[in-house]
Amino acid sequence: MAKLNILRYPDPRLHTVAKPVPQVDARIRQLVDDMLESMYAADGVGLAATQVDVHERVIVIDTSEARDDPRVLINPELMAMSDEMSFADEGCLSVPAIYEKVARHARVTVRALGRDGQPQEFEAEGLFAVCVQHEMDHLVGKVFVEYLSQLKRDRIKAKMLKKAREDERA
Ligand code: GNR
Ligand code: NI
Repeated sequence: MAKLNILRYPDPRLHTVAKPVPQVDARIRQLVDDMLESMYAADGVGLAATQVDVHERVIVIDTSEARDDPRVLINPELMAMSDEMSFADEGCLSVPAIYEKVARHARVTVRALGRDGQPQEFEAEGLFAVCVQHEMDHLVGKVFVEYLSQLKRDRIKAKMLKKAREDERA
């Protein structure tokens, strides 16, 4: 297992579009395990491969209170989305310490391969649904700040660049 480096916004690599996983083999299982370790170490509820600079359609999620319910979504597809939207604060491990409200479908039906390579289909709601949509956005190169106003996004970008400079000097 290895903890992977998580890219920070506005790193241009976060806008890379991920490719489908051709086969769930030992390499992908290792990536999944490393992503889970990295997500838990960073106290995140989800992580997309894009955030660790691997541009393949792999997501890990754990929205359980006890942090003992890892979900693995490989080549995920949204099969259905509720018309009803929910509007809740989101954060992102690639945009640390920023929390802003984003509108998402309240419920989604997702089809994906699991860590064992078997297809699974499930319905998500609440934080799990938000997280699925947030992570699937990462796989197409989209970061949640892109839903905010240009003004807010520019402020966040400036804050992140300032912090990166400070971290560099430390
Ligand atoms: O850890 C995370 N928390 C979170 C909170 C509200 C909505 C979405 C998220 S996902 C985020 C982890 C992350 O950056 N995943 O890409
Ligand atoms: Ni994120």
